[in-house]
Amino acid sequence: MSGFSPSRIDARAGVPLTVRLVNKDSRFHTDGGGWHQFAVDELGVDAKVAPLGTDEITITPDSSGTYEFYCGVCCGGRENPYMVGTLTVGTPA
Ligand SMILES: [Cu+2]
Repeated sequence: MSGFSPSRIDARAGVPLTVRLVNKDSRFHTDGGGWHQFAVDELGVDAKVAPLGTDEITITPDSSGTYEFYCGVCCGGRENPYMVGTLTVGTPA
């Protein structure tokens, strides 16, 4: 709930990017039951991580640009100013 760390991720088009998700929230968090999400709409990414759980996803963005990742599960969902971040995808090397 206190946000993504880091809140900025750099990647390169055509190069696989692995994101390890660590959810430090417990199930006793009443809002959303402690679940959190890592979603990037434009890239079709939607990973939900259980309370105190971890997950690892690999995405290969195929076009450069700046994308927003967010959690839509907890307080305020996408409107929560803390649970968003920026994924910057550079041009292919
Ligand atoms: Cu969240």
